[in-house]
Amino acid sequence: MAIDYVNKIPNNVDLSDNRRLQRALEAWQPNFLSWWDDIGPLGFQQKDVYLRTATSVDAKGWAHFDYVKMPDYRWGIFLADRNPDRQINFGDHKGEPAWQEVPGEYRGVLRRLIVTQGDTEPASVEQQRLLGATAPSLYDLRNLFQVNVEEGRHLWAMVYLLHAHFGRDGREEAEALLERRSGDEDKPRILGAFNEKTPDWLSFFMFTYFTDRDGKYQLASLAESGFDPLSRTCRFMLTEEAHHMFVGETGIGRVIDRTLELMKEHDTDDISPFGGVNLSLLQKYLNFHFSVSVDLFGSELSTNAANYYTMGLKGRFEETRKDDDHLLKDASHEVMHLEDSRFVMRDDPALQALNEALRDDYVLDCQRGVDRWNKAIAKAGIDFRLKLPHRAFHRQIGQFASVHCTPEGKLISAEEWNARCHEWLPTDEDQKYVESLMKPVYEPGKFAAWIAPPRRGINGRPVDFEYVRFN
Ligand code: BYC
Repeated sequence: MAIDYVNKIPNNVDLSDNRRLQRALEAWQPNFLSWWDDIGPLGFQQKDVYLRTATSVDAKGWAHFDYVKMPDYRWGIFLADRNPDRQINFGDHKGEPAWQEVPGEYRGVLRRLIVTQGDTEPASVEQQRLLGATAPSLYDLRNLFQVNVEEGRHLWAMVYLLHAHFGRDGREEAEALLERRSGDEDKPRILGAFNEKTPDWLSFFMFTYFTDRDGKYQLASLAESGFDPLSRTCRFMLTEEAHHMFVGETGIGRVIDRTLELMKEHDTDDISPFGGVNLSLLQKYLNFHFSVSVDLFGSELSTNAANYYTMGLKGRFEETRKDDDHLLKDASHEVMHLEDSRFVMRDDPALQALNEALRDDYVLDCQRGVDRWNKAIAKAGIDFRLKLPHRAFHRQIGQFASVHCTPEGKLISAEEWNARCHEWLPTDEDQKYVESLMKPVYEPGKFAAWIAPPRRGINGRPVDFEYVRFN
């Protein structure tokens, strides 16, 4: 369905036919804008940014690119087209028509899932608030803001569901989404990774590679939901999410390209005297961001996850492509456990192990990008490979939270961890070094010395295009 841009709130859900809902969302809109103003990207609100905006939800050519001041971005409500024959594809309600309204008995659980998803979106904007001040180029600055406005739109996506389907408590939750703050002691964001800092661009690229990829897997599971409005909204969000992961993968790839260049030029592994990011430092950032992101999948065995599935609310990644009964009552899944201070694989009930199964898919996907980076390193003739750490490394959630383990998966004592964690995770000194590299470059076509230019620009524009206008 075409997007209505005449409306105060752009949408493809016939919002003007439901005056009550329209009024409620129009009342939330100024609160959103004031949140954006208070805690959104600092310092660039009046600049013209070359942004893409959705014009339709088709697979092909859904975006329009033009200069926009961020507060004028047309945040709105875009759902993928409805398939009137869609059914619930898994769990106890398998085969029934997909729900268009919230099933009363699952209301609380569904609301919680939507709120948890919604909470991550503004959180990431808050985490990235200061990055504009140190952008390595106009190209990167524009990508940051594109990610930020789209995370803002993803918040709209969840707020629409809360307002349209959950009455007064939905409206209250929508307000609360603007009240919690990333990293705030009293009112933190819900999930761990979203209370961490994103203080520099290396962290930003790692975040968009690893944490946005959790977004991909969670959204894909919610896109399988029997609650059709949630499925449709997540399907369109996934198309936006793809760009965020592209920013992460190519961002890290460009840091590596530059590092390899400096290593060759100076014939040394330690390029910090020349203003580059050593591969060993990159590995520490990778270890940190991977470990906080794998935590986002929850415990290895989870009754919550089993219930979401049985209720038909949250499926598996690519549920409908899987060749099984989609009930999983008798199925098992191999899960890593700790037994007598050793890691062992054990078959557990598949329903309980759904978080772990999704984490398995995620880890494989993470590995693909690491392989591509390693290919570039190998091609340069450098004897170093980036590695995903062991999944028990540096965990806060699940059974491995209680132990210490090296990136290679060797269990160690708390004393040894304390003595050696500086080898594996960024230290204050490492962070200070990275911070010292973060000098802004705002001249079109110029790039900070620690990162290579991209291979191509955005939307067919050249790399030296003025992606953000400073007039
Ligand atoms: N931090 O049974 P358990 C994205 C809680 S990212 C803090 O193990 P469950 C994005 C859990 O809530 C995608 N708490 O886990 C990316 C539960 O609390 P209660 C976000 C955590 O419930 C970048 C307790 O521990 N979307 O979109 O099976 C930029 C025991 O729970 C954490 C979603 O997450 C944690 N890491 O699964 C922008 C999808 N992990 O109930 C955006 C919706 C667990 O005891 N959420 N807990 O109070 C879910 O599906 C599930 O809530 C989770 C957890 C997968 C997160």
